[in-house]
Amino acid sequence: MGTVSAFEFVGFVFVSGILMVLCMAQTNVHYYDFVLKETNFTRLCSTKSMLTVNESFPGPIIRAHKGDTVYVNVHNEGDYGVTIHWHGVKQPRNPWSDGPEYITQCPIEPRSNFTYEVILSKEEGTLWWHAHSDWTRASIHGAIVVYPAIGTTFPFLKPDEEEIIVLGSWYKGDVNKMVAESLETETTYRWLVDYGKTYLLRIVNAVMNVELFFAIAQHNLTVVGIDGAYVYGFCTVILKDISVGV
Ligand SMILES: [Cu+2]
Repeated sequence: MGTVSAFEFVGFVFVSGILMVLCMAQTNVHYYDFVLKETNFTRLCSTKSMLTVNESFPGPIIRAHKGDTVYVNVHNEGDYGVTIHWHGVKQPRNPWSDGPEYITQCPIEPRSNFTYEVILSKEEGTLWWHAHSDWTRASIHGAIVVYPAIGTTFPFLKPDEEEIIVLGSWYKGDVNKMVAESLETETTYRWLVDYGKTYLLRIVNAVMNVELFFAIAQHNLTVVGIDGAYVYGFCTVILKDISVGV
């Protein structure tokens, strides 16, 4: 067994202290204020009022370095409750700032505010934030740019310039009213069945551009065919990712 001299031990503590100071100096804290309010916007020749953050669409860009912490104080000056989610941010041991409505928090009510603590741990690159209440994210979203940690660089040649491109949707009407109305409609399909009988459902996905999920409450489904061919029957409670087609 070797012995550690007092000089070596002091040297170790000194070097560790320097490393600790260097590590601590490499992360920063950022503060943003997000004000949610109805704002008039014009796109595709139509003007409408919609909920935005800081009157911009897309919303403000959050810029930080890997390892930084961002505090976002959300002031809700809109007409209904909203939460904000930090998409792709892992938020280690910090779920109460993750944002899904009614899962990790109640909505931020009109005329109140809530401060999120967004901990950037291992993420680096481009992420986004968006509202997480019904379809409010249609107009409430923006980019999160996470630069390499201070003192490091990209794993490729440093670009000369960069540009953020947010691909979004534009609905001519009020998205949230459209969703509410679609849920109120009396045109929902109903099918009366006899208890104990077995029924074969032939399901076609004829929507334009999304995959669908299908389930029947409190029932299992046995899948017996896909795309015009029989399959060995397997039991499931939900059909996931039904692609456009049959
Ligand atoms: Cu998300």
